[in-house]
Amino acid sequence: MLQTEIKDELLFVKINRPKKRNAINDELLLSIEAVFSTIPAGIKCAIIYGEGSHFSAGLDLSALRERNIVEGLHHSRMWHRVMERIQFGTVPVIAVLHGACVGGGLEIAASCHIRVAEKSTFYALPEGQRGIFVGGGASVRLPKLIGMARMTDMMLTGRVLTAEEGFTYGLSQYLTEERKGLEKAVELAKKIASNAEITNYALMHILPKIVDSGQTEGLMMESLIAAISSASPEAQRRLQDFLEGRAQKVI
Ligand code: 1HE
Repeated sequence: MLQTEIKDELLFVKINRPKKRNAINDELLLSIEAVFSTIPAGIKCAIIYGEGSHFSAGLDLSALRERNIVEGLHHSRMWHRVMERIQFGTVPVIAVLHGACVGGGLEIAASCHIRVAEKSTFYALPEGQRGIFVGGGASVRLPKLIGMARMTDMMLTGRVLTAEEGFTYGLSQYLTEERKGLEKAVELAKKIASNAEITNYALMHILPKIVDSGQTEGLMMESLIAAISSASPEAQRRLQDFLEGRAQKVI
């Protein structure tokens, strides 16, 4: 149900359950956790995408009926753990979206650092219609991407966002033609892979904590990581390269 492939410094993770529209059952969720917990040394960026005509139809609803309240709590916390593995792992993760990116599928996408949406992508939170609530971290991550009002609207009214709306609202940072998402993701992943590791680490692990903290603590964390990164030999080399005309300009 999950296939991985390594090419150069990139890890490709394919959700491969197209007959069930890549709905996520526990087995699939735990294999996602295993992959993101054991990223081999030398990998600089991961790309996650879906086989078939959809990224993911979200939680496998066929398993929902069997849970009592406490089991439901554990299940949601398991999703949180796995989403944190994606967000706070060792490498930045790019999600390539197409077709349905709904419910838990949107929660997976929201845990990634970059989202590239092909034009067929649509976003929804059908939990409202199903009589349940998001349980994979959407209430924390989605308002940061699109704002609380838009998430509330999606859940209260069942509103489906198009790829264009998602792009305008900040759900995806990139919008591509159909079947061009993976190509775009590889192009972006190569840029990410060429960054200093400390910069990528700071973006993945420190920026979210700065955003979640007060101004005083946030600014102090920023100063600390700024000082640590600029004192590194890697930064010194890169600065020297720029000053001596060897580094690429911004444009
Ligand atoms: C599923 C699921 C699923 C499809 N769980 N089996 N997610 C949802 O409420 C979305 C429900 N799915 C859909 O609305 C549609 O399937 C799609 C719009 C995504 C795709 O439509 P389509 O016409 O391409 O496929 P289909 O014919 O609806 O589905 C094909 C099969 O996949 C069918 O099974 P089959 O045995 O009859 O062939 C469907 O039952 C199955 N399938 N989606 C189980 N989600 C951490 S909490 C997160 C909470 C949530 O994610 S709630 C949102 C759940």
